[in-house]
Amino acid sequence: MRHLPLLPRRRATAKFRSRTVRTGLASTLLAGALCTALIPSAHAADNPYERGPAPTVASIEASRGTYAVGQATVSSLSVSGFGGGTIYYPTATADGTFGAIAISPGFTASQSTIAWLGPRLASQGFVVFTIDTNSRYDQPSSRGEQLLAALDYLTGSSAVRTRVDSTRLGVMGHSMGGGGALEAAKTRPSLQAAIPLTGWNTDKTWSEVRTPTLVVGADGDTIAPVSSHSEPFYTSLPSTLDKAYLELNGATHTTPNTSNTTIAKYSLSWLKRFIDNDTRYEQFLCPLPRPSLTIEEYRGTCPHTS
Ligand code: 9J3
Ligand code: ZN
Repeated sequence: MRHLPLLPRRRATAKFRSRTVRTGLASTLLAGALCTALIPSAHAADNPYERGPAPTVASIEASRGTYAVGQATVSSLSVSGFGGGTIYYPTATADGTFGAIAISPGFTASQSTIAWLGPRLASQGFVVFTIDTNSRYDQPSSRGEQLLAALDYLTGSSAVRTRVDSTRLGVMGHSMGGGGALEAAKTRPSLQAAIPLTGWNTDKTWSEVRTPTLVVGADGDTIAPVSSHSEPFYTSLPSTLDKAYLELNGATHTTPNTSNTTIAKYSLSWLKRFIDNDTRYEQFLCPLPRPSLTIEEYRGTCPHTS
């Protein structure tokens, strides 16, 4: 649903404008020559967490990124606190550690319903853990605890633990799993990003959340209608938080259960921007995306500040 904005949009302040530093031509040439000589890559990243090439619209919409992806099955019998799952990870070992996310399915569903996000996001440079829950009937608060248990297993015990940066973690989920992603963020403010996909929760107030959150709703959702789920979730998040609301156009409750370019490109941009601090992705989030054939509505706080 579209709503009239209640407040004027925030404008960019001087704080966020890039600074120009004057240097003499000779020193610029000298610095350039030294950099070319001493730094192996063409462009040495200022941000130690950025992974992969500079993004383009084509690269964020692509069905795969540049990293080859490995897969590891985690048996429910080998873990506690969640129901096992599948880890999708970049096989590259020359690029250091990667940020990681855990993803929960919805009520009665298994990890198969969110599996498409595993290779899609891992191939862009994240370790992705799609989980099963202890019971398919677990409620959002339980799914939140299970997402955190899965992240703890991933960083502390799993076969890929050395590939993961345990300080750069996020959560996603579908429906009650999305409700669980909000619960996890509320419980653990150190999480760097949260993305509920057509989330469902009886709790409509999330003012406690300190994690940058992208709320994704679907205009045709009759199971978790945006008017009583995603919209109040988004609105109740602090106005000072980096947050966004993406309402998919011509979509339903189960749209996040199959490959979807709009979900993928904005989720990827959000995870890159806030888990990897990768400001190369800010261009896809701010200025706010316009309504289109796939976007019913997009709201958010621009420019992003964390
Ligand atoms: O996870 C979901 O799909 C939640 C929607 C639902 O069936 O809630 C009713 C209890
Ligand atoms: Zn609306």
